[in-house]
Amino acid sequence: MDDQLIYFNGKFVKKQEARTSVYDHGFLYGDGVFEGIRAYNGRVFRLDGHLDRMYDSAKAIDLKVPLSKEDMKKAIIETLKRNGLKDAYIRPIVTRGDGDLGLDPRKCPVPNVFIITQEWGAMYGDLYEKGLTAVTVGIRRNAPEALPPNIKSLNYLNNILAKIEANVKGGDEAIMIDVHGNVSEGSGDNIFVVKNGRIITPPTLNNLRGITRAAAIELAIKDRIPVSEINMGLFDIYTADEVFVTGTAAEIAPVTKVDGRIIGDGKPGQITRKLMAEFKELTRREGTPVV
Ligand code: PXG
Repeated sequence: MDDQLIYFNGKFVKKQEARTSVYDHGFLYGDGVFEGIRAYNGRVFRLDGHLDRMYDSAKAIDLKVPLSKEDMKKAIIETLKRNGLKDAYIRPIVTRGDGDLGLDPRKCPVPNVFIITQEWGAMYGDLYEKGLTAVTVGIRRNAPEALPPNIKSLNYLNNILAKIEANVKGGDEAIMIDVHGNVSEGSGDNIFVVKNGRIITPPTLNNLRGITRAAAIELAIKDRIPVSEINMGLFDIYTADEVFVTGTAAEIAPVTKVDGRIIGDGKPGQITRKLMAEFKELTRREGTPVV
């Protein structure tokens, strides 16, 4: 919709007029942070968790967000209200701000804050029934010693390179491995396997601390399904009974084929389906109301 309003540094501007400077270091260097949040039927899912993560990402890159978390929250709700959105994708962005050429962040005294919202539905369509085809990619997940994957920064090239490779290989999603051979995550989601009734997911040193990941773990614990956060290799993926990915965009999505290997019986597994149903219910039940 062209009449959507974007929050930009305390003002609401039309979509076409929401522009930042070419000297914004967010543009020049990917220097900034963002979040991907979702509202379901007029309720924002785990807004506090997303904001905590965004402010932690900002802290990690020594960026001071010019708004308190409380004011950011109000600005997000106000953006949704002004756009009349109930089922929405919400993208707050904080860039280092306008500077000049030269990467020193001290050139940018004032960060820019944007909030983009838009209507949003299911990401993978009929694949929630059929299962996704995933492929492992050659590009390695950024090493935590180089660019910690815990920072949700504007520099997503590592993930984009993975996505390009998945596209070329005909996969719906990429599975990224880290430089030590441990499975890390998808290009935009966390990964889980189910083996002999137990759920396994990598610890979060080499991946983003997903809000949906945490919700899936909570649901599994409530269902008394054992969950372990341990490193795993490709073997564990290929030989899993079930594989699923979690993310704000993907929600909980089954993976039924990886690198040509059929996972389980080739259909979304029982535990995955149970968690999908429970997650759906959770997103309808919880959330900060847009009022
Ligand atoms: N890993 C990475 C690298 C991500 O980008 C997740 C895991 C899952 O985290 P959450 O907190 O969402 O469960 C993400 C999130 C998009 C889009 O526009 C991407 C994400 C979220 C929303 C939209 O492709 N990635």
